[in-house]
Amino acid sequence: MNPHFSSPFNFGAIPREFSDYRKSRVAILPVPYDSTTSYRPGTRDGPHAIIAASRSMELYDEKARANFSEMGICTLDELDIVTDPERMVGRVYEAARQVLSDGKFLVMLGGEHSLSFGTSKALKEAYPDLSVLHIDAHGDMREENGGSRFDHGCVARRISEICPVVQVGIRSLSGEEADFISMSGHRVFYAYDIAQDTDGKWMEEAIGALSGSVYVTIDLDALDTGIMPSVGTPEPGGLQWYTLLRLMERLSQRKNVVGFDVVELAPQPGNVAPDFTAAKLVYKLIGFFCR
Ligand SMILES: [Mn+2]
Repeated sequence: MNPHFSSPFNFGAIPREFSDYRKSRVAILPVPYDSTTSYRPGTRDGPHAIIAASRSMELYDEKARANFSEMGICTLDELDIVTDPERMVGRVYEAARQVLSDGKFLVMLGGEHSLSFGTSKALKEAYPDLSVLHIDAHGDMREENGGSRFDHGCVARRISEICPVVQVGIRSLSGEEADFISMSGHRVFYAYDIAQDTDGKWMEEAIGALSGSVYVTIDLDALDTGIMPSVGTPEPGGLQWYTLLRLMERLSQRKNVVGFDVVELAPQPGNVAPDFTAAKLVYKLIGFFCR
C-alpha cells in the first residue's frame, strides 16, 4: 500500500507509533478560533492549514541531523469552540492544564492571539518562575478592546498581569500602549532597532531579560510580510526567517523553554508558502526546545 495514502491526518503525517498520545513527548493542540479578529478573519483556518502543509514536510532536519518526530509528536483533536473570548480562553486553559499534567510539552496552534492567555496561565501554574517571550508586530497591550479584556489586542497586557513579558518585533502600538510600556518598565525590542543591530546584540539582551522557564508566543505577523503575508493585520518591516530561528536556537541554549504557540495564520487561497513557513517553524521549534 502507498504509505502516504495510509498516513494519518496529523502534524507531520507521523505514523501512529510516533504520534500516539501516551508515548509522545509533544502534544499539539489546534484551536480554530477567531471571534475577535479586527480586520480580516480567517485565523480559524490556521491550524488546519499548518497541519495540512506539515504533511508534505521532510521530517529529517538537515541542520540537527535528526528526525524530531521520533521523540513522539501527538496532534490532539481540534478544541471545541465557543464564541465568547473569555470562555474560549478558559477552555484553552483547561486543555493546556490536562496536557501539562500528563507531562507533555505543549504546542498550541491558533487561531487568534487571545488564546495565548489560556496557555500562559496554565504554564504559569506549572512553572512559577515563568516569563513569556512575546513575538509580534503589535504591542497587544491594550487594557480592553472591542468591549472585551480578552480581545486579541489585549493578550500581552493580560499575560503581563501574571508574569514578566519580553516583547520582540514590535512595530505597531497605540499611545496608550506606549505609555503603559514605559510605566511598567518591561523590555521591548522594536523591529526598527532589530533591523539596525547587525551584531545581533539585541538577542542576548532579550534572552537575558527572561527568567529561567520561558513560554514563547509567536504571532506570525512578527515575520516580514514578504515571507508571511497570510495574517489578519499585516505590518511592513518584520523579522526575517533566519533571524527568528537564530533567536529561538540561542534561547533554547540558555533557557528552559516549557511550551510555545504559533498563532494568527490566516491562510490565503492560492498561496500556500506561508502555510509551509508556519509548519516548518513549528517543527524547528520542537527540535530546538524538546531535544
Ligand atoms: Mn499581531
